[in-house]
Amino acid sequence: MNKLLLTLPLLGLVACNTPQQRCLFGHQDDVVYGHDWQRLADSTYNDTRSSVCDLTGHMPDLIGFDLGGAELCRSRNLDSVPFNRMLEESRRQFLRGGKVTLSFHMRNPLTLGNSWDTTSCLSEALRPGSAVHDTLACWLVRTAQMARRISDLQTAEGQLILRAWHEQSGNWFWWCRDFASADEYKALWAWTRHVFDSVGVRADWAYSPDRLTLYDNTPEGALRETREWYPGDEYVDIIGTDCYHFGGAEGTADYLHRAHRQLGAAYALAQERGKRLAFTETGNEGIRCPQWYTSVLLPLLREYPVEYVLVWRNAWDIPTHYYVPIPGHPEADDFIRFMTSY
Ligand code: BMA
Repeated sequence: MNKLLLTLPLLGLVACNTPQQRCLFGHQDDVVYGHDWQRLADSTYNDTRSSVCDLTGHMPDLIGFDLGGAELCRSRNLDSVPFNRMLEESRRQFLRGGKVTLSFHMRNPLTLGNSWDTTSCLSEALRPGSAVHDTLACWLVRTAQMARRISDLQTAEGQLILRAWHEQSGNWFWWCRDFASADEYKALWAWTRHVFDSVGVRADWAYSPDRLTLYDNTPEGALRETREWYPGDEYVDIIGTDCYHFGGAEGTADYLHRAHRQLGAAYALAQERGKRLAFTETGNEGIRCPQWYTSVLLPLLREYPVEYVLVWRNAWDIPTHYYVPIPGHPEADDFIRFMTSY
């Protein structure tokens, strides 16, 4: 362990909704690569590099990783992150007192295509005795075993958050609502929890729908959809939502409309079920909207008691795909202001 790691402060000073409750800031894959750098070798690095720390001098409170690929026992996940690096960086993050959230972009168990292969497979996968069932059963165990290795590195309670089967309200993953019923989705959650619990994974679990368009445009319609697909009190600790700002300033009104609708529904359900609230994924790709962090995101975080917000990854190999500004970016100062504004 490099001594520097132990002295790097965690951020912990983002927006604040109530004086007692601090909103943690998270960034996907923050420490394995950034817009113009990568540390993707399957080896140990002596020090830590972080896109958030590059700008602010502080490590993010939360780091997101994805387990997609563990189901095939691959050594790297779907974005080429070696699982060994994920383990190493999770260990460091926990030692710093930070948190880790894991999503899983699991392959389609019928076709073996990726998560975005929407060939309908869930009802078959839920039928014991079918080949697809056996495939998914095996994949769940393998994914749980990787999660268990990360879970075992925790140095305190509640450092690991598992965000299973996210964005089911969209139409882009095989577990989304166009390709599965609410009952099937809930059965998938129950099965997943059963496997992960049997494997001994200790984590808090987050449910995170995306857009809410099944019913009318009222808050009741949004809540109804969020509630209808809710996996159940025994499986969920955190209710969140995924919502992205598309384009520049011209996209702000649309983003705020969707964000309020989704966060409002998640908050209402969280209150109803006695659960915690999070903004599980958001961002403005390339930060093309001026002052996005302080003028668009911050007011949202002040309005809802979200426990954490996670912005998506700074891809090293897709030049336009980043959500935390890079040094020299016109929005870098705004991001730094955001991180210190409370
Ligand atoms: C998407 C993009 C993809 C990536 C996927 C899983 O939003 O970032 O490039 O493969 O998430 O991390």
